[in-house]
Amino acid sequence: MVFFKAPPDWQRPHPRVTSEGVFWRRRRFMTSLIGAGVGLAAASAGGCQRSTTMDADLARTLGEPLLGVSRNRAFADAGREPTLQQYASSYNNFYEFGGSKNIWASAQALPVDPWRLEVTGLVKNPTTYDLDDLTRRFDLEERIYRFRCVEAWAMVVPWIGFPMRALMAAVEPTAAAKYVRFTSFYDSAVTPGPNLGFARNLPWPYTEGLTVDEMANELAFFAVGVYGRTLPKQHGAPIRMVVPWKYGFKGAKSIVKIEFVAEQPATFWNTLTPNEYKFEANVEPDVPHPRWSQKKERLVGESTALFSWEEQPTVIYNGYGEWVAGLYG
Ligand SMILES: Nc1nc2c(c(=O)[nH]1)N[C@H]1C(S)=C(S)[C@@H](COP(=O)(O)O)O[C@H]1N2
Ligand SMILES: [Mo]
Repeated sequence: MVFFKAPPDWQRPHPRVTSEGVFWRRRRFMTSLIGAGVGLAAASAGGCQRSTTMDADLARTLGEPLLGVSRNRAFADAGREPTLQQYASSYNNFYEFGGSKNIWASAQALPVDPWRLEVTGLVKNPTTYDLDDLTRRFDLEERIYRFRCVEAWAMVVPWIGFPMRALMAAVEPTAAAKYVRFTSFYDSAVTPGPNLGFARNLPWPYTEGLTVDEMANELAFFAVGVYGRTLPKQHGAPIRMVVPWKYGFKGAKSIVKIEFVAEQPATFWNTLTPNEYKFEANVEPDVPHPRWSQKKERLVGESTALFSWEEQPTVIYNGYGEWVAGLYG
């Protein structure tokens, strides 16, 4: 694998500044941003369009710098500009902390230190990793991936982490292992879940699954960082799944357990509404969600009004067919 060091271009102002206003009408700051070493450019005077600044409270949620990480050149260009972090890190799905997109502040209650990630089941070397292991045991790299939620919004995110198959090489799944189940942190005192009528009896903890072949694919990734730093809690600190050819819900956050199993495991959304959220859940423009089309998607941060985002065509396997089409021949 060839790596190269590149300047973090997601830290530069977005070249295609389009529409008026901002997503979240919050107090923002410019000087303290620079003082904090957060490399985001301030909006130029007079030409205030999209927000190119970050809310001070949001900036305080960002993690520790991950230094000396190289970008994997195979994933240096996602064909779209990276989403500005003030959008990506404040528009999140993390139902443990509420049913809206605006959970970044409440997610700060997540306790990440100490952390234990247990890898178990049909493996030769069951292992429990601690917080330090997650950033030190495996070679970290940066990958800029397209990200597509089943709700038809999309982003482009510079993750830092390691391929899932590096972990597989360490724990050595046995021949009997056919599926993998991933479990997110859950503690009803800390992660109450959304306070919505429909959301009583949610099948906590959040779980997701892959086949072992999907997990072994080059693209399948564990992120421990984003935008040059360790993961903020709202993105699923300290470690989450990133499976860029599948809908975003397949990428469980804040993972505490990985089990190699023989049968397809039950998973959170698939248990709740199997006709809406398939186990496979690949990005497929011609397979509609029962309640909406998947032919188009809207880029988070491209505009301000939720329902006037510019629509882009959805691409089969989210543009990663070259890597994954063989899995589904
Ligand atoms: N534990 C957990 N993981 C989760 C979710 C969640 O609610 N809980 N939401 C999923 C969904 S629907 C999406 S789109 C992505 C959002 O990731 P992001 O907030 O980092 O963009 O996380 C996924 N992982
Ligand atoms: Mo999602």
